Amino acid sequence: MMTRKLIAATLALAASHAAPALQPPEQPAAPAAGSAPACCAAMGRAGIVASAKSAPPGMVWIPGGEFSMGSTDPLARPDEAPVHRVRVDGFWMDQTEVTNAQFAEFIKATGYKTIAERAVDWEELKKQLPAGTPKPDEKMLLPGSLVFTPPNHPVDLRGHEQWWSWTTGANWQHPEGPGSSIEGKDNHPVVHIAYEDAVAYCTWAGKSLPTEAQWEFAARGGLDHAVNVWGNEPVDAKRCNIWQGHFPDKNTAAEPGGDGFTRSAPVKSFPPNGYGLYDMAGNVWEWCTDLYRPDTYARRMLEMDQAGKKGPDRIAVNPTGATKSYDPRNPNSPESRVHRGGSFLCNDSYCASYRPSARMAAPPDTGLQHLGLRCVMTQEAWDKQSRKERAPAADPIPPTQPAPR
Ligand SMILES: [Ca+2]
Ligand SMILES: [Cu+2]
Repeated sequence: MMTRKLIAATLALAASHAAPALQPPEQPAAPAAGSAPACCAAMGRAGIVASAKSAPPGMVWIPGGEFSMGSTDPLARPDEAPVHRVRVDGFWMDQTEVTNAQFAEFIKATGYKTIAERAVDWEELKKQLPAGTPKPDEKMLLPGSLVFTPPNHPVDLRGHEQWWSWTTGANWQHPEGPGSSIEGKDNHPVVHIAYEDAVAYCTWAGKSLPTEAQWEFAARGGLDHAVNVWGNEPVDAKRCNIWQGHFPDKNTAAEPGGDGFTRSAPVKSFPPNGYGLYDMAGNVWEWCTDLYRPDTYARRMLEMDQAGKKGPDRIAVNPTGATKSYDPRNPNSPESRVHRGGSFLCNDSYCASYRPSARMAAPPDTGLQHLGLRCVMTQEAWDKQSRKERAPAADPIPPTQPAPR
């Protein structure tokens, strides 16, 4: 789909960090402790023990298994319920978010232009907006993306347009607009990546985006039922790159006691989870393949009930999400795709989306300053790819000449 719901999102006042608008801002700050059974903790290191077989560069093997998807934590939002059992097959996953350096390779090889670098087609965009929406200023239709522009005073947290600005010239090479660059940021996660861009990158790399279930299973790192990717201990500045201070007007991340980053951090700046994956909590959001619905899990439970699944059989196997999306934050958009993991803007008093069960979504052509990706790969895809790499060079003898005896 080549339409630009990006602007639609802006005009309709609905961007990715909007979930808190649906939430009372005064949420309990401390996650509940002690809900993970100790017996599960030992499973966590399996992914680090790299198998003897060859591994795709920069990826770790996530052993398949079962887990409880969703959360009943006080910080959890309604779309994280009901908790249900899910099984996923094993897969390879990028250890880090895709970096600027990695994305630059893709651009160099393909000449691909990201959505944020293309002008907006008003005739197409119109279809995504409420009927009668007037054509915006030409300036709004120039290539651009949404940049975090904090106010200098406390604001009502229900209006996220107060900290997101449509910025002409903002894209992956200019994360904060035309005056900014990614020089010296090779190992930062690439951002302003729309779903379509993410899929294009994955296809080029011979990989794919994770399903929401794969992502959450991997993020938990073997700690079934835990509130956070590191366990049940509450978040602190040494764990991940999130927001410190008062959102969105005062970020104290760079002050003593902060995590050190007011925007993105170089990947691997914080400890990995039990599977050896970095930044599964915070830094930048990561696209998943699933179409979003707030009632995904309830419908999944209902389907299992209707199929007569009971007891240990009441488990969803490799679920792939809704077949038709519905996103109350973007009601006019025919499609909304999940992203996971939270970002440098998430705060424990605000949206707490650094938790492995937290869900967010956006229309597929939306790019944001805190939205990137990480890829997965099946063993079959890796077998195929590594076989190709190991294949001997083509026969140097032209087919028209008889083979020497
Ligand atoms: Ca992340
Ligand atoms: Cu957040």
